[in-house]
Amino acid sequence: MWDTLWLEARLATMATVGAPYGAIEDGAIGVANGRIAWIGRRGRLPGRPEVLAKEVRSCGNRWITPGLIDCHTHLVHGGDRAHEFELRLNGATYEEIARAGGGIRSTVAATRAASEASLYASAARRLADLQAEGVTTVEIKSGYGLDRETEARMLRVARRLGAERPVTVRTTFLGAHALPPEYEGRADAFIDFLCNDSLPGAAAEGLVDAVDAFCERIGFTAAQTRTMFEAARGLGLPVKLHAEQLSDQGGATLAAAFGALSADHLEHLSEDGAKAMAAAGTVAVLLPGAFYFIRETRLPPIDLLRRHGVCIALATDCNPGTSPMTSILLVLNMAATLFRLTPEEALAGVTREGAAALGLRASHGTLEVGKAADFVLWNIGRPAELAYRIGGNPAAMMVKKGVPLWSDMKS
Ligand code: DI6
Ligand code: FE
Repeated sequence: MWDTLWLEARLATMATVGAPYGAIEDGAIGVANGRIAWIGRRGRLPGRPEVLAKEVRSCGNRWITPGLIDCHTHLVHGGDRAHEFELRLNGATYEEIARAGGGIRSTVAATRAASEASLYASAARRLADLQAEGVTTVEIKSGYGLDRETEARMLRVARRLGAERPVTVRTTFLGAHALPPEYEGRADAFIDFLCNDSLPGAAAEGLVDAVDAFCERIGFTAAQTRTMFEAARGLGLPVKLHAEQLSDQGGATLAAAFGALSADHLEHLSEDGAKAMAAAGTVAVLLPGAFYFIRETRLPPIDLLRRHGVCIALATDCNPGTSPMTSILLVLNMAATLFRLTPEEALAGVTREGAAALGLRASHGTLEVGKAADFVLWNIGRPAELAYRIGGNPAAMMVKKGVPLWSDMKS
């Protein structure tokens, strides 16, 4: 017997077979032990509802999507950069801001100074914003500590969020995010420290699900990135990469050569990079919030990705410097308006493809038998509305592992 049977549901399953959005009108979902035990048209249910499940619930004919997935965030960090934002808009130059202690190093300093409790509290607030819009799975990167202790503290906070809140958290070690002041002029030595000390230490503590790096002129070279990836491989960890955001460093090709789960940003991706990603099954994670916030004008090559069959995911890139964003619904809108993704592609980007970017394709991201019973009930007339609106939150209820979490079923 199932635990719950959800009836009167319009399902956007996001499974790849069948109608657009994998839609099933007049659908039903049977949930047992936190997983989807049955899904389909109500008329095909193998018995009377009261006999099939301990509890029968109506969705009031609402649309249901898989729980949304934010597959690229820097959710855990100290401080913010609102002051820097204001200085810039008042005409301050990059130099002046750097001298006033701004930029990524100010976030590193704030994160190093923050206690585990305060990092947890500030990240939990940002997470709550995401959850309110239906996010049930989130990836969280380190990368604002850079020293061994602070990187581990960030990842511990991420793990605790996953343990104490109704959300699945995947952690990513991003030690190679920026060069810390104590390694000024010694980038290779820093990479050596990451590979032989910081990363293995965090991995031994069970804090690392994947390894990422910032491969960029202002970040790390392709050769240094390769060294990080080799260390990850040695530990049996999958890799991801901040690639081709500001320039083409061949990062996507390198990531694909290591079978990366994803390459992220990609505004400057080449055709060879796209081909390599397609061949390796590496997901393209596009981050329209960062594109918008830094007023980038070069679009990621969407047609190239489509032509070569590279899967496209979307995420907030929530970080204090280039994407201070905690709205996954705004990501959908931006992906449609700025990148010209279709509403269906956009929704797939924060469900099915977001799951793939985290190595969770088998267990999350679509409404199919055997997958996690993570889903969201929406007060919308059609799925495209999720990408269409700017502001407002039509989420009516979130269900995590079969458990209803909050409800606003009045409308
Ligand atoms: N890409 C970015 O744009 C940033 N990090 C990254 O990997 C910037 C992060 C920051 O400024 O705090
Ligand atoms: Fe990022």
